[in-house]
Amino acid sequence: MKVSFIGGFYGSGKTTLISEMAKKLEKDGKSVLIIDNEKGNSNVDPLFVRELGLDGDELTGGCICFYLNRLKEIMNKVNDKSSKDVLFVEPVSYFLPSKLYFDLRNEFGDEIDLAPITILLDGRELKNVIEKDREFPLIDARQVKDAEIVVINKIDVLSKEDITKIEEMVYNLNQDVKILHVSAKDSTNINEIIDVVLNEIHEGTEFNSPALFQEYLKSVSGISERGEKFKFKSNKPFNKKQTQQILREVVTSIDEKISNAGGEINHIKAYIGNDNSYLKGSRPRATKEVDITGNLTKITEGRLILNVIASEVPDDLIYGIMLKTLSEINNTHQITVKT
Ligand SMILES: Nc1nc2c(ncn2[C@@H]2O[C@H](COP(=O)(O)OP(=O)(O)OP(=O)(O)O)[C@@H](O)[C@H]2O)c(=O)[nH]1
Ligand SMILES: [Mg+2]
Repeated sequence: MKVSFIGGFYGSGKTTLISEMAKKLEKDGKSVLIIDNEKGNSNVDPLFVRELGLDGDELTGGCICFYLNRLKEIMNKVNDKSSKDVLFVEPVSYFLPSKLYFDLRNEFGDEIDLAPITILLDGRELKNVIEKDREFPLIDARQVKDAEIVVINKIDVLSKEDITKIEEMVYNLNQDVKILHVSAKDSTNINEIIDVVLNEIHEGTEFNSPALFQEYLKSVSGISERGEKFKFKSNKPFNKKQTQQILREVVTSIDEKISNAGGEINHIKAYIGNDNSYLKGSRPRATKEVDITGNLTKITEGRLILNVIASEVPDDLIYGIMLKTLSEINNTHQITVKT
């Protein structure tokens, strides 16, 4: 089984890309297993997914063994029950690739068939960076330095010139890297990345010096993440359009409140759905619009899941903002949302 970690900053499009690749691979007769950090759209137990994400403690050089043991467990289970062709893992967005791969190699040796270190970049965010003459964001830059493959995503909103400029920035950080361009949303150039995942191997990378690791940790330490699950019920069914509207309001309102509190958004995700279908509203750092995806057509009762990642605000403040927003939504849409 090929094991491919698709890394990249919050909102770069990892979940979208993995699910597009999985669809394509399955169509071609391959079997795929996905472990992601997506709480609304997950085909695995959310608690388990949460455990699998590298959290702050693990990053601070503490114990990564739990993570690796769980990965080992899954791999054994999969190998015993049915053999899969590819396992995709979406690690937590601020993971440090060289540290993870170093630990994976130590733990698994030759037992694991690792695809090259693949880092997805949010083309839209980098276009902003270039236009505003800002520095390449630190966490993304660190990941690019560690990468074997860099994938520039969201080319559907980029011009040829934008792509060339982003490529230059990437090569300035890492001359040896292979660059691919995709639109995960439109499935453009998906075959090229699938080809890399299936046919290329991780060649190895040096683990960073402790000094660099400390510098990296500093930039990660300001990030707060809060994921909460609520139950919701309404008097009458909501159709797709009404559900989209509610998601838009929830995301926009959380966004405004966090910005007013001096915070900076990395990614806001909101889901409304049940076991069969869902809609997801998403607002990554590069855009103010709320992008809605998913297959839900009608709902009266189900789950509302919020996942907010922001910098410069504590996570209990994020939680307070979630509750306030939901009480406003309760009033305007006559729905009951409970923890
Ligand atoms: N325009 C455009 N938008 C995209 C593309 N790929 C993903 N998106 C959008 O970007 C947003 C974030 O996508 P996700 O797949 O949730 O990103 P992620 O990297 O998994 O985010 P986290 O799990 O929070 O780290 C969503 O609104 C997607 O619809 C793309 O190729 N083009
Ligand atoms: Mg994701």
